[in-house]
Amino acid sequence: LGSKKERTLALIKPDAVTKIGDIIQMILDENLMVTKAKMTKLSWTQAGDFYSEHQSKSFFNNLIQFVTSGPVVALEVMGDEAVSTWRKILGPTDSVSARGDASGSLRARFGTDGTRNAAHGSDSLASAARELEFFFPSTTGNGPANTAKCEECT
Ligand code: DGI
Repeated sequence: LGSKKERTLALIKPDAVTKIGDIIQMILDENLMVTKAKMTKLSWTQAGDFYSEHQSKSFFNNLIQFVTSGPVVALEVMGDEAVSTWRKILGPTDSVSARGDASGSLRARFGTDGTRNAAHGSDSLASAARELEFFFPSTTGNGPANTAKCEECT
């Protein structure tokens, strides 16, 4: 009672794909589960679509160049408050400040700077639903789209 089971998208960026074992360990250490996994290489168009909210930002081209520079691993992560718990594991966006503020965080451990920051996490239930659908599309033709809130998962 009172637990808030959620699903979120954890995206391991090209600079941290070789750290997948350590990253899964950090997820398990927070009592979350990995319920789907997919390794893929994003095209420029796919990456731009995934990060469309940042289209007008000065860092957009660097961001897309980086996330298309090699394979990524998408994970569906599930558990109590999965959205905020995975964001807590990640630490601050900028890996350099992560090393000051949250030295045990994933970005402090495996990230390099503000662009090469090891991994991504959905920032809300709504973006988790959208981002899970992006990597793990619902297979049923007119069934429900991915929902990040997870009333019945155990
Ligand atoms: O949710 P986050 O990944 O922590 O951060 P975000 O959604 O604000 O930005 C998405 C990504 O864009 C982030 O992981 C790295 C890149 N980015 C964001 N802000 C900056 C940035 N890259 C650079 N170089 N400089 C920034 O200020």
